[in-house]
Amino acid sequence: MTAYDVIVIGLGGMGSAAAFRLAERGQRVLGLERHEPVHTKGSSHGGSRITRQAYFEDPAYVPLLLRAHELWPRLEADAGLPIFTRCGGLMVGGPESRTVAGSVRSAEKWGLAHEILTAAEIRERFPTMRPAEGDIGLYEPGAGFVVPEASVTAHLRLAERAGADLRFTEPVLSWRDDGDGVRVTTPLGEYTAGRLVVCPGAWAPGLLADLGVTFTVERQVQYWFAPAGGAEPFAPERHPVYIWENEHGRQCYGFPAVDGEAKVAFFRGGLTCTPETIDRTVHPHEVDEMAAFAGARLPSLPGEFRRAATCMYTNTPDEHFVIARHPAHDNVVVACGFSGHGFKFVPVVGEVVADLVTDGATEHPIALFDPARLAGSRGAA
Ligand code: PYC
Repeated sequence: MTAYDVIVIGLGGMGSAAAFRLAERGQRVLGLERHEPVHTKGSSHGGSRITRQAYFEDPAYVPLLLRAHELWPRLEADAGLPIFTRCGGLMVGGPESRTVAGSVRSAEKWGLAHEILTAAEIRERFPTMRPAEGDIGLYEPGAGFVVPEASVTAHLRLAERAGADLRFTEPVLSWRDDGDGVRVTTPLGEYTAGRLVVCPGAWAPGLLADLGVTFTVERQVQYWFAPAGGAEPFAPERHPVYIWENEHGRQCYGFPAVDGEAKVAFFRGGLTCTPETIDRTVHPHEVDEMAAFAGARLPSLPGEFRRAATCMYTNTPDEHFVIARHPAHDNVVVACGFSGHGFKFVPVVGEVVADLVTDGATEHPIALFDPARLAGSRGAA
């Protein structure tokens, strides 16, 4: 008999949540992570991730977000760690922009609390912001941000408390489906289990080569500035998270200030890379471009550049997730291709993965994430 019921590959945002939920359900879990716990080499670092429910990407995500917003406070209480700051969220752009029109569509379809603000109302409510005359905003009071490092720490802590065996700095070299179980090989040896969960982040192309999905890994940069005139107007009590789309469809997003520094970044448009080839240096021309884009919208934001950090998106061709039983391997579940907008779903993805492993199905609506939709497609959208 094998010592484990299930092996979880990858213990970042998604894998740590899956390991916890599985261990909580009495599964004997082995978790394998190639780096140290809560590392900065993947997609689960940088101090903040937006969470919102009026989801411009597709209304099909909303039920999952409603559940995630129930689970975040429970996770905080169970692990004894603050994770979620509810500061409100503002989606800004032209009325027909994807950011605004898509958010309105989801808010109306699901009856989510929201307000539509004119440019003048945005300027009055949030004096740091200078929307163009034709811009409008959807304000969502329940939005905010979560701290990815705290989420991973909490899930790892709870997983271990529930009996999971978690191993770090042990990269998976390969895995194999033996029909009645799986075999996972690392530099330290071979492990067997009844089932496998693959939460590979940016390592998806190598670990899920036979999934039938073309992943594109994208380098992204997160920037922190000390606002000119001080960070007080950017305090979380008075400043929302925001996504701001310009007339060409380019989006930047940002956060209230934490410890005097406000984070801002571009959403998409990064260079294609791999975890091995990513350029970790942030170049002065990149800082200048970010400061100019943000400064045209929030004039005091790029006061003084403080620091920057790279991370990776793992994009599917249509930028929707892949969460499913592996089409070619009945005993393997995959959660991958989160395409730069997945972190806010972490606790509910843990629940979905645990359902797929223990029950073979889930009541959560995940039809949009079926990899079959991508069969034969190539490259990023
Ligand atoms: O999902 O809200 C989001 C987001 C913004 C930037 C990257 N992801």
